[in-house]
Amino acid sequence: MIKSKKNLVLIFSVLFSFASYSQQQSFNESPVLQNIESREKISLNGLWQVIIDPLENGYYNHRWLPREEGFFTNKKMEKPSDLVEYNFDTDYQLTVPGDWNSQMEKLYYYEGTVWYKRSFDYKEKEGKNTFLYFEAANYEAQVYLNGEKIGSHIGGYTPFQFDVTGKLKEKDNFLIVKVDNKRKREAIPTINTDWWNYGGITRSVHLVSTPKNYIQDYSVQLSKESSRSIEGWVKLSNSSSNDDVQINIKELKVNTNVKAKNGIAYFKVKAKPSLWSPNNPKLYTVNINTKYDKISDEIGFRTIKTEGSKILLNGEPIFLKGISIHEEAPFNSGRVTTKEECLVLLNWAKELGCNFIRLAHYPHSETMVKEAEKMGFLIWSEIPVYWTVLFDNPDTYKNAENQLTEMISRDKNRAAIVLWSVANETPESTSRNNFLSSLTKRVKALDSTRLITAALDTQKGNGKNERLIEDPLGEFVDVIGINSYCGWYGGSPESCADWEWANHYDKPMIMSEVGAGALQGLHGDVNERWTEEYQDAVYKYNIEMMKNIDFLAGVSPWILMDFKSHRRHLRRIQNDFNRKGLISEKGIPKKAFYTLQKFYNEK
Ligand code: GCB
Repeated sequence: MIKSKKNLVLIFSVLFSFASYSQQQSFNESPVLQNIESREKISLNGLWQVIIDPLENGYYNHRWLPREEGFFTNKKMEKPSDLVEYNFDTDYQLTVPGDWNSQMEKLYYYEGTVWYKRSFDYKEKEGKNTFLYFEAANYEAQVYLNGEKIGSHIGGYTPFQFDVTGKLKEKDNFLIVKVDNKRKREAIPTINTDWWNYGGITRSVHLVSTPKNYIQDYSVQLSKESSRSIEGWVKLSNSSSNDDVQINIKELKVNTNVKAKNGIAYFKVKAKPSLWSPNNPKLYTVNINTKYDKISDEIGFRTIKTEGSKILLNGEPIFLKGISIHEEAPFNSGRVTTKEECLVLLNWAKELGCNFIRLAHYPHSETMVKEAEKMGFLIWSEIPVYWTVLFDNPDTYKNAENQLTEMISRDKNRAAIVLWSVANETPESTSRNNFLSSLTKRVKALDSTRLITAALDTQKGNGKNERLIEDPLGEFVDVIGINSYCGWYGGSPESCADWEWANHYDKPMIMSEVGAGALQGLHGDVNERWTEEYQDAVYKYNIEMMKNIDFLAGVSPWILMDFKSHRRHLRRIQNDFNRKGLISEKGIPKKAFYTLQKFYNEK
C-alpha cells in the first residue's frame, strides 16, 4: 500500500533508475574474457590421455550414485595388491582441439562420455589471475583440476572459463574433463538434427593470465545515429572501480579518457572512420588501457539497418550474395580445427562471388568469424535452436538464452556480423512463438545495433504457385529468413520458376536455404536425382524464381560443401554425407557451383 505522495515519488524514481540502468546494461553480467587472441596465455592443446566411458562408471557406481573416487581423482595403483580399474596413462590419446568421431574409428558413431586428462606445470605470476579458458567442448563438460571440481558448462559451440587463481601447482597439475555429447530431448540442439554430433574438446584450451584488476568486457562500435562517432563501454573486473579507462584508436586520432563508475566506463567520441564493407574490410587497432591492464582488438565500423524490404549497409542498399557453411573440415571431414581450414572454406565462398555467409547452425569458432571479417564477408550467426525443441520447457529456454548470450558476448565487436539468428525451421505454436520472441528481446537487450532474423519454413500456398509468408515470428524479426526446397523436397525443378512469393510483412527476406543433393562426378539426365545435372537444374529454376521476388534482400543457398549427417543413409550416394554441397568434401566443385557463381557475378 502506498502511504504518501513522497513514497510514490520515491517508488517512481527507483523504478525509473532501474529502467534507465537496464537500458544501458547491454553487457553480459559474467562474460568470458574478450578477444582471447590478444591475451597472455599458454596453450593446453595437443595430445590428451582419454578414457571412453559409455556407462559413465568413472562417475557413477553400480548403484548409480556419484563415486567419491571417480576418474577425476586420477587414482593410481600404489602397491601390487591395489585394485584401480582405469589408468589414463596407459589408455588412448586424442588431439585437442578436435572431435573424437573423426579421430578414432571406434568412436565414429559414439555418443556419450569421454574423460580427457592433461598434465602440466605452471608457475603462477605474483599478483596475477589465471583463467582456464575453453573455446568450446561439445556438449556438456565437467571440469576437475587436481582432483577438485571447478565447474561445468552446457552447450557445444561457445567459450567458457574458470578462475583457477591460486589453484595451480608448479609441477604436475592434472586437468580432467568429462565431456558428454549424449543427445537429449530437452537440450539445445534437441535429439534430431541434420548434422553430425561431433563430440569432444573441439576447440582450443588455454591458461590465460590477467592482472588482478582486468578488463573484463568491452563494446566498441559506430554510433547507431551517426557514422561520425564511435561509442561503447568498458567493463572492469572490479565492480566498484572508478579508475580511468583510456580508449585509443591511433589511426583515427582518437584518444579519450573516461572514468569508470561502479566498474563501467561509457564513452562516445567523434571520429570519421573509413566504413567497413565487403569492398573495404577496413579494421582499426583499438587499444584499451587502464592503470592495471591493457587489451587491443581489430575493429571495423559500419551501420546496418533495414528500410522496408531493403537491407542498408552504411546507408546503401546491399544484396547479400551468400552461401551457408557448416563448421566441417574440408578434405578430412570432422570439425574445423585450424585457421587454414577456415581459409579454404572462405576462399571457396569468395570464388563463388559471395559477400555474405550464413554460419549454420551454431556459433562457429572465433577464428572463422575473424578471418571472414578480414575478407569482407557479412555474417549471419546463429544458435542451434533447430527444428522441434521443447518450447514449453523453461530449462530449455534458459539453455537457449544462455547460448545466445555467450554467442553475442564473444562476437559483439565484429563488424562483419550483421544478423543474429534465433532459430531454424521451428514449428509454429504458441509456446514456440513465446520462446522465440523472448529470445529476440534478449538479443535487443544485449545488442540493439544488429538485425535479428530466423530461418522459417512455414509458408502457406494460397494457389498452386503462391507462397505466402505469414509466420507470426515475422513480427519479431527484422529480416525474414526462408528455407525453401522447391525442386527437391517438393515440386519439380521446372515448377520453381513459376512460384510467386508474397510477404505479410514489409521487411526484407533472405532465402536462407535453397538447394538439392548431387554426388560429385555423377552425371546423367536432368531429371535424375543425385546427378550434378539435377542439382544444377534446381539452382537454375530457383534463380529464375528469386529474380521475381522484389522483397528479396539476399540468399544463402544450402550449402558450400557436402557435410556429415546421421540422417543420410543412402549407400554409394550419401555414405553419411548430406550431398547438397556445391563442392564435394574432397574439394571438387559441382556444376551448380558455376551456375550460382554466374548469378552472383551478374548481380
Ligand atoms: C533444412 C535444414 C538443414 C538441412 C537441410 C536439408 O531445411 O535447415 O539443416 O540440412 O534442410 O538438407 O534437408
